[in-house]
Amino acid sequence: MDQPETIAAVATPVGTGGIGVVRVSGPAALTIAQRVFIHPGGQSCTALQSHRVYYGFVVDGAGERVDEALLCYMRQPRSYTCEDVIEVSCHGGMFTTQRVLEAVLAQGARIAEPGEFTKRAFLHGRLDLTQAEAVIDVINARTLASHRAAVQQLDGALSRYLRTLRETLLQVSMYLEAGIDFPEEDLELVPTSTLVEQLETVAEQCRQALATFARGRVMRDGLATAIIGRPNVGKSSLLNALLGRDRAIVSPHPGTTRDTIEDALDIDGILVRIIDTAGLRVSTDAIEQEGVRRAREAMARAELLLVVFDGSTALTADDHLVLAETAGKPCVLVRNKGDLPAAWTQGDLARPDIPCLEVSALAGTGFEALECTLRQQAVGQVSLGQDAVLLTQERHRRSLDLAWRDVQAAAQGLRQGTPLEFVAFDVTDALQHIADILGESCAGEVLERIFSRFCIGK
Ligand SMILES: Nc1nc2c(ncn2[C@@H]2O[C@H](COP(=O)(O)OP(=O)(O)O)[C@@H](O)[C@H]2O)c(=O)[nH]1
Ligand SMILES: [Mg+2]
Repeated sequence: MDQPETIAAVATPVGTGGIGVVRVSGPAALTIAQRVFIHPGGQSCTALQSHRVYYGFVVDGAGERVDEALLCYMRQPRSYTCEDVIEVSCHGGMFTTQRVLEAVLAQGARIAEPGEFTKRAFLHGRLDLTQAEAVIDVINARTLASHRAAVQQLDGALSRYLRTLRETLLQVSMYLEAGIDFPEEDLELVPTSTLVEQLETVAEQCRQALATFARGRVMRDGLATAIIGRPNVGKSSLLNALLGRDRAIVSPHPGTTRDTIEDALDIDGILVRIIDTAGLRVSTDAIEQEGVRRAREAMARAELLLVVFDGSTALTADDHLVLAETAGKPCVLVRNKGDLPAAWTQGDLARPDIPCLEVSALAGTGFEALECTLRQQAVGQVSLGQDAVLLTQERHRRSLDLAWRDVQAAAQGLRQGTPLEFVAFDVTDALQHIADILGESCAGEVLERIFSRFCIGK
């Protein structure tokens, strides 16, 4: 195989900062370090020891000092990529990091693609694919829940769980193969009922993990929530009160909100992506009609609707239109303007099965209960980090679901006396789906799709 190329990138964000890090990985990393880095006295650094930090200067090809810096050399395989790695911590700032990078490139490295460092860590077996995916999630996490879920996955919680399933399946598979190869021996090494039991246990474990996906996905990506209601009930006021700042324009004129406005709310570690919409009503105004169309679009995309009513005026035909349009979707009903005398009771909404909360967006009352209900709708009663294993990504869910079906089919086949060859096929397929999640047999384009979501330098 060809020597891999040596790659380099600025690993810290673009812009000014206290420190900027230029990272280099590959067989030429050490030679490059020796050419671009000098000790304070000007001597070149011929004898760098691994995992030690050196103080000195970065020089360009002409010998000009580019910056004062710290250098760390990490000899393979004890590095992020399992290759020789050098990291230069120089002064932050577009120009400095760029010049240091250029000095490194001039010595034979090439610019790294997004995610290429992590891809190399994966290809060298330091991380499996679920862990590599977790690296992006750790970087992108915006709330405690998403961060915890990502750190847990990076730590290998999902991988360990999958490997345990695989261990059992491999054992079953071994006994099945023995039964296929030596049928006449009638060797009941293990009774069929035990194999069925083992398969059923694996199926149950798959089912339990799959059941965490709804929650895991919300922990990772947040819950898309749309505020819906007729004009003037206080939707924009509610958004502002939830966010604690004046994000949307509030006015006594119905039809003020024309476009959808999206923002994010962190409720006790859970990300709620909240969308304020134009009031639903029949209108002849072209712009308002477009606003209403967008409101309906947001409603269709949302996973939860906050359906808002004005508690201080009698319910109108538009309110009933809103009730009809939101029926059957996950909803929380909000009776706003609780600071004013009530003009109707909750029973008038005729939706006894759905939580209905009274708030005043103006006075700021009722929000604790509302946030509590929102969080409850998002992830249920669990506290963060309670699950032993948490599925957060559609890719994992899809493959595990396929594995689950195969394992169930295998168990049923064994119970019904299906020829062992067919049972073994199902087990092999299940093993394949598990291997897919771990990235052991992924096609190049799958890997490309995953790693292209990374930032440069990671
Ligand atoms: N008294 C009272 N007025 C409110 C409350 N929430 C909103 N309003 C008023 O109702 C009007 C419409 O509010 P807005 O948020 O623009 O409603 P939207 O059309 O549903 O977005 C404004 O004059 C607000 O000040 C509330 O809780 N109490
Ligand atoms: Mg509004």
